Amino acid sequence: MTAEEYPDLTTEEIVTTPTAENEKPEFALKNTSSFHTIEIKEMKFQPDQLKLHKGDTVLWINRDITDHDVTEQTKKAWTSSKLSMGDSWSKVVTESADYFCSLHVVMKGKLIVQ
Ligand SMILES: [Cu+2]
Repeated sequence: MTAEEYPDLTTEEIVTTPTAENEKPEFALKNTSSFHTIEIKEMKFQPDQLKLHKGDTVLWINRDITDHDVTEQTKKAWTSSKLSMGDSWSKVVTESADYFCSLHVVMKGKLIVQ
């Protein structure tokens, strides 16, 4: 837009119109009754235990600079594959599960469907 079209605005007001560049690239954690976010941070799943309902969606986000994954522990029934820094992966959860990071086997988490 130009100053002619908006005579009440100063040039400065026009040029400070928000652009995609100054929007935050990280999406906020939006946890609802059916959508849950687990952060992978400091070599931990946070929270490491999550109670949820059958059919809920869980999103894991890797906040570490280290690669991680999210792998079902008992039967390797599912896995996110490798998540690099900033990557995320989501899954619809239908049953309780123990999971871990196959790259760092001490990293463990639990999904409890109730
Ligand atoms: Cu890991």
